[in-house]
Amino acid sequence: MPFENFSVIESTLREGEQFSTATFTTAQKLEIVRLLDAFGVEMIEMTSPCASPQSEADIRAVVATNPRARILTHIRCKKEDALVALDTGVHGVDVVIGTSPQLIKHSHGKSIRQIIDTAYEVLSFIRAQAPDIILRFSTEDSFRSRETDLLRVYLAVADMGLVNRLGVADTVGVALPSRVYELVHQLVRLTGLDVEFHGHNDSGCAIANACAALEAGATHIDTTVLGIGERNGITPLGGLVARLYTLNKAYVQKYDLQLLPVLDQLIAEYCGIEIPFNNYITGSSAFIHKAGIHAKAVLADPSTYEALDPADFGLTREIAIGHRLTGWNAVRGRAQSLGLNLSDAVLQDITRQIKERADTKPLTLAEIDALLRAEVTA
Ligand code: HCA
Ligand code: CU
Repeated sequence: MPFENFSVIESTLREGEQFSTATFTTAQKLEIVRLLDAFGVEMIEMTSPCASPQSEADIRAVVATNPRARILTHIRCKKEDALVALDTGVHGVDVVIGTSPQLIKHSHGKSIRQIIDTAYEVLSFIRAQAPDIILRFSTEDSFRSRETDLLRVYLAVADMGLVNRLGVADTVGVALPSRVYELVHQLVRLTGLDVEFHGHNDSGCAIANACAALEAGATHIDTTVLGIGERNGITPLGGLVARLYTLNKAYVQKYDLQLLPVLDQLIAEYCGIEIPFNNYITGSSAFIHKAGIHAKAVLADPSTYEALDPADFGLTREIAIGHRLTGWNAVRGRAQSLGLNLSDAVLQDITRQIKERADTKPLTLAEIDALLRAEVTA
């Protein structure tokens, strides 16, 4: 079953570096790798060594730390890139070339026949140099490519018998989950190779598409911490974890989930951004319950309104009390946690006061506590 057996290719240090405010120092990259490795991602993808001298040195520095995760680098389908990549000592090379009419015209100008020939030249070169390296071939902009072109390229590459994995990329974030399912399913069925899905989030389907890819038999999903990447990024690691956890917690228990908030916070800091309020798991409001009806049920049993248990991520839930939608069960819960023994009638009266005042301005917790304490001393 793919959900039980998938691998994350964590690309914060490749796709993530393409995020507008990301420029990681060597020390920051090492810290990101250390945490991702402790979290338990299976593979970490790094920027091409051809991007800059520091990029090359950083791959070497990361490989030298001997992490448990396999270190991959991402290169254009060019022999000269492959040569530099192999020299860094990486465990795997991800090769990519555009196949959509847009990219054929404006990126490399090659015909489909030439793309296949180039792929053979580069992939056979890598395989000859490094028989044991993990080798992946991916088409950029797969979902805007003509289906016949795409299948011609994938089948030709699969027939070469050189790669471990095929990659499918929703480069501009336009694919629907049903389309992702269809393509991945077709590739799995026709080639029997491992399939990786890389999905951008321009129209909000990156997590759903990753999930559809897994349902169709994909073995690898690309993620970045907080979903950072080109434009508004790709499938976020935390979002994928949330998606799979709610299907079955066992699917993500191989990861150290307590480190997820640490990773999100770290990347937000390195990029000079806030974690979005509505972020999966780590957004500031992810575990705040507000309406009286919700608060009552959550106080009785959190699973009534929580699909994710915050404690699994080292987080805590919060019941918001000082607003006009509050209910007396929430107020009673607060009194109990302060060790105050107040009658139902008193608690209901305080609730009425809170609602009245909150119509003008929400109350702070300190103000609510003062109201409760005043009743005890009254
Ligand atoms: C990009 C390339 C890529 C590559 C994905 C892959 C994409 O446009 O920057 O190698 O599978 O989104 O197509 O990130
Ligand atoms: Cu991408």
